[in-house]
Amino acid sequence: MRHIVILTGAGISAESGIATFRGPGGLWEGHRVEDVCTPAALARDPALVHRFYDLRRAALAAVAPNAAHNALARLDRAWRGELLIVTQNVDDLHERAGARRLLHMHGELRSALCASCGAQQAWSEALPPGSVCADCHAPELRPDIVFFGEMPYQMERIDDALSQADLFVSIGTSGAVYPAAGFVRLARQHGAATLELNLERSEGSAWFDETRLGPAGTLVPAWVDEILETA
Ligand code: BJW
Repeated sequence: MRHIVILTGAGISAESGIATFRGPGGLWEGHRVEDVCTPAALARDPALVHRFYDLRRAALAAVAPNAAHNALARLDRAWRGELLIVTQNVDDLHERAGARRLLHMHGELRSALCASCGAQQAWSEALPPGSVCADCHAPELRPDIVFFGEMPYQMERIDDALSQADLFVSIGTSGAVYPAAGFVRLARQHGAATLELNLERSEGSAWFDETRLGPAGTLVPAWVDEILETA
């Protein structure tokens, strides 16, 4: 086995203290998703949407990678074959743990996107509506977040990786949001073995060859040990 694709979701950051979306006490419990996470919501009430992401960006300073992020970073350093970690998360805990072969398909809290020219720039402070783009100078910077109805980032690269994968591993995601929820089927169609690591079975659990249930901070380091021992 040479080529591994790993999909991560909010569950991998839960033990770092970042709320998931759909659980009890979830991120959107106090907000209707359509109030914060669609282009129409951004157009209707930019202050609300910007504030929601400002609070989450500021909260990154108080959290740290956990054993699951650290284990994936260890795998990234040690694995000689192809590896791609596709995260749906907009936090920066994978990179702070040291993962390099990583992409953020749903955007990043620490990035701003110009709605006028499409330029992206690193952003670590609050982002008030009307902030000015460094490239085109339009006052159109918005959180660099993929809202419902928008195309996730780097889909071509993800599809390529899935089509070549020998193993697809999904960690801490509910399988409720597409296209990520469909990756397991794409990987299977191309002959990959599939493994799910989650606290509870995801919506797409039946598509996986194997499911291991438990906290990511325990399951992921154990799986990484196993895969590095058998490589
Ligand atoms: C633990 C744990 C622990 C807890 N250890 N595990 C009808 C059918 C099909 C599709 C559609 C449809 N209608 C509309 C669509 C498309 C739509 C969609 O999927 N909607 C669904 C609601 C049905 N998708 C889109 O619009 C996407 N774009 C798109 O489709 O473009 C067209 C296209 C077509 C073809 C190819 C390509 C593109 C865009 C989706 C954007 C999603 N954005 C968000 C917000 C990001 C910003 C933010 O953070 O605010 O991304 S939504 C939100 O959900 C966020 C997440 O990344 C995403 C997934 O959530 P995740 O990570 O799975 O979290 P939870 O909370 O759901 O689950 C946590 C899991 O962790 C659980 O399973 C727990 O058990 C587990 N867990 N603790 C291990 N300690």
